[in-house]
Amino acid sequence: MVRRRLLPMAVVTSIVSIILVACGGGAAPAPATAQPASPPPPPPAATPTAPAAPGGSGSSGASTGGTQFEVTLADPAGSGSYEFKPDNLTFKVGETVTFTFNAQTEFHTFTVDDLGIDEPVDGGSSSTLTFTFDKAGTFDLICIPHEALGMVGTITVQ
Ligand SMILES: [Cu+2]
Repeated sequence: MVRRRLLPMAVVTSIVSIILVACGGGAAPAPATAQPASPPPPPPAATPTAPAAPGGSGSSGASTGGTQFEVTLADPAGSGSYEFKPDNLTFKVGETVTFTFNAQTEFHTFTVDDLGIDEPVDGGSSSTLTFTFDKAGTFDLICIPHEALGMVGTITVQ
């Protein structure tokens, strides 16, 4: 009984030895072969500068993209006087307008108290505001620091 068990174990042991030797011999030359031809990974072709065109082909403008509207907040060191350019703005009820405010050299605000609009703009910088006019009327537009200097206007929603 004992001998019959020992014999197969000896066979297994020698097979394992052969495998270990074979593996050791096979693994030896592997580090010698360096891989010189590893091409640098190509940079991902990201194009972050391409802006998505906001469907500007529509001519109605009121429902889809909204209206783009630029207002210059002018001052004496800029174009000569404190004023909104333009200072009388007219929109339609339900119209969504994306304003761009460009302040010339001083801090200004685009403030319409009755509509809850109060957008500050630092001198020499721009600010954007998207607003939907949902009630009709004529509303006073002021620049808070320069209202007394005549920097006022009106917004008419019809
Ligand atoms: Cu102002």
